[in-house]
Amino acid sequence: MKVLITGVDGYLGWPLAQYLTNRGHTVGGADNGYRRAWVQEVGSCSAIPVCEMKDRLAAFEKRFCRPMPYWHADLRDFGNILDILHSFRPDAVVHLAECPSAPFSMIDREHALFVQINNLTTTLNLLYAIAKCDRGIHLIKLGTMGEYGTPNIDIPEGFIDIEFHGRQDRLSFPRQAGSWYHWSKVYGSYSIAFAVKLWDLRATDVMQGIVVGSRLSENRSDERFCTRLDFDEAFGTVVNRFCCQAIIGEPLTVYGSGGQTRSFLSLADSVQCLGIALESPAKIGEYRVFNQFREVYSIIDMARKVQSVAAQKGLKVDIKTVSNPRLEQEQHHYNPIHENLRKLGFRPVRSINDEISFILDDLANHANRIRSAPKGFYPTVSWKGDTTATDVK
Ligand code: USQ
Repeated sequence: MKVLITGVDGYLGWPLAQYLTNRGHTVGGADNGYRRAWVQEVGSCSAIPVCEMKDRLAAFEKRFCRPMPYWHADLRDFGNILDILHSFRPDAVVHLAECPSAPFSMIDREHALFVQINNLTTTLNLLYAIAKCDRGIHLIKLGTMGEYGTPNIDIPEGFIDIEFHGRQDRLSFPRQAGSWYHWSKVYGSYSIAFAVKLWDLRATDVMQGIVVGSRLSENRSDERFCTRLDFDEAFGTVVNRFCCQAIIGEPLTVYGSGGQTRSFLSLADSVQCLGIALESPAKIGEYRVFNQFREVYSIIDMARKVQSVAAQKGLKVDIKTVSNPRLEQEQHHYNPIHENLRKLGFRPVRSINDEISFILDDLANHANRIRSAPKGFYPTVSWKGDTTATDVK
């Protein structure tokens, strides 16, 4: 299949391009380099060095014996995406080109607006471009488990069968996002569902949990094939951050009591799931939703997990609770269903434990990069915009 990955230079895009190429697909990529700029803006860097895109592309060509068609392009410009679809003619688009950070969107009004406008514009442009260019293109869009929030009932995959006043219907499960970023994902989901109805498109909306990992291959032959690994408060997701803290002997920063519970999956499983969605496409006129994750843990349990894997490598790691800068429940019911991918053949290939172990190995040579990042690990973006989070224990 011919697959366009938008956001190919990002955390998931780069390993996904390798995974799909290994499976025999022809991959093209588009990116405007924003992820690099955002991490710089928040005063940080990737713990694992990331070479320039041209060097990534050269390494890719050498390994796979074919070049990856690449467009350095901003998808907020409709002409760009239309040109790319017209020239590459993909069978599918995996859309990862959005700003993925909740804390970044909560910095202030400007950042909230930027994240929402950026994410909505790219998605809407892509939908219009598909409608104009080829309605048969399968859109796989990265949403987030965070769209659902933490309701006091189990979370189905996208839709709920309900009965009200004696009548039944199957409706979109209520979304209760917890940041401006997560709301941008909700709007994206609704836009896609509507566009599918409007133009008879085909789309898979992936509600993904928190991804953990630094590389796909078990052998780290060439760092140019590793993905970036951010550890700042905005772009470093919790487990990747904990691993970076562990490697330099900083305590793991658990926000609040740590009872907040989330779904997780390894990077290897994430690309496998996206591959399955691609290879078993939605039908014309179908909008389907996959809850994509493998394991569910509270944050405090996840911190203990990192602590224990680190201990096996001789690293002594403390856990520290800091006051929670976010507006989120710290004790809640959490039981999301995830059957759709399993029914299509998803069998996890790498556990979170193994993934943590690989990350710690990959970070061993990069402790100084983490230490020298100008911004430390303590959160400074407060959801309510009033206080700076402080140490409570
Ligand atoms: N947390 C800590 N300590 C930290 C960092 C985070 O306790 O040092 C806690 C947060 O309070 C939160 C949880 O860990 O309860 C997850 O935080 P996160 O920053 O790893 O994840 P989140 O902001 O929810 O967003 C991330 C990705 C986003 C993706 C989402 C999946 O940045 O792109 O959509 O994970 S999910 O969380 O399922 O919505």
